[in-house]
Amino acid sequence: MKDHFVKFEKQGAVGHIRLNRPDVLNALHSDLIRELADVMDRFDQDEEIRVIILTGNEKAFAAGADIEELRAATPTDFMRNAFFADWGRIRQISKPIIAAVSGFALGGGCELAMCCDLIVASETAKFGQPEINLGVIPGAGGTQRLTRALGEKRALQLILTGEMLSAEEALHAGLINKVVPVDDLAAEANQLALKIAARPPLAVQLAKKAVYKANDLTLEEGLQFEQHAFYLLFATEDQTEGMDAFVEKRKATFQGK
Ligand code: CO8
Repeated sequence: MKDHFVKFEKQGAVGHIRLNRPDVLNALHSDLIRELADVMDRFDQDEEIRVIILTGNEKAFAAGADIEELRAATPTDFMRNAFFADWGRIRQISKPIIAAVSGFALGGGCELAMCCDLIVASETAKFGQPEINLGVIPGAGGTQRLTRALGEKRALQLILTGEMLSAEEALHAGLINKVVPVDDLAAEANQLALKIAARPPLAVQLAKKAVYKANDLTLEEGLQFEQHAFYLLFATEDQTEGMDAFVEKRKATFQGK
C-alpha cells in the first residue's frame, strides 16, 4: 500500500498515521478519508500492532472537510457515493486510537479527533465546529459527540457560533485527555500508546467496546454487555497470565491470546 494523503509507519506495537495535505491544513478530502480508513483497517488486522496514533502537523490536525470538494456537492452525490461510509469503517476499528492534535481541529477535523478514543493535544490546539459559517451543520458526528462530551449548552455555544475552544478549555470541558507543549506532543502520545500496548490487547479492545456501549444502551443492557465481556476474558491466556503474574509478584507479559 502506498501512502499519499496519509503517511503511515509501524513502530513495534504502535501504528503511526499522519494526515498529509499540509498545503490545505489537512482538509479532509473524501479520498483522504478512504486512505485513512484503509490504513486503519490494515493496522487493525496486523497482530503486532496494539495501538494506533493519528496525527497531523504543527499547524493543523485537520481544518475540516475539503470545502472545495463540498462546495458543488448535491444530496444525491452524498447518497450515491455513500459519502460517510469510510467514517463508519473508522468507527469500527477495534484497537485504541490516540489522536495527537496540534493546531486546528475544526469541523470534520474536530469530528475525526472525537472519533479517536483518546486525545492528546499541544498547547496550540484549537477545537471547533465552524460549519455554521458555511451555511451548514456538522455532518460527521459533531452535534452528537460534542454534545455527549460537553453537554448541550457548551456544544450549542460552539456549534451555533463557530467559536473555537483552546486546548486548555477543551481539557477543562472534558473533550481531551491531556495538554502538553508542542515539542512534547509526539513523545507524549507515544508514551501513552506504549503504556496501553503493554496491557492485554483483548481486554483493551473489549474495554473500548464496553465504554462506548454506555452511550448506546440502557444501564441494564450496558451492565449485561459488560458482564458478558468480563466472562469472555476468562477464556483468554492473558487472564491466566495477568492473575498468575500478580500472585507470583512478577510483571505480566500479555500475548493477546
Ligand atoms: N478546505 C479546503 N481548503 C482549506 C480548508 C478546508 N477546510 N481549510 C484551509 N484550507 C486552505 C486555505 O484555502 C488555504 O489555501 P491557499 O493557501 O491555497 O489559499 C490554506 O488551506 C491555508 O489556509 P488559510 O490561509 O485560511 O490559513 P489561516 O491560518 O489564515 O486560517 C483557518 C486557518 C482559520 C483554519 C482557515 O483556514 C479556515 O477557516 N478554514 C476552514 C475551516 C472550516 O470551516 N472547517 C469546516 C469545514 S466543513 C466541515 O468540516 C464539514 C464536516 C462534514 C463531515 C466531514 C466530511 C469529510
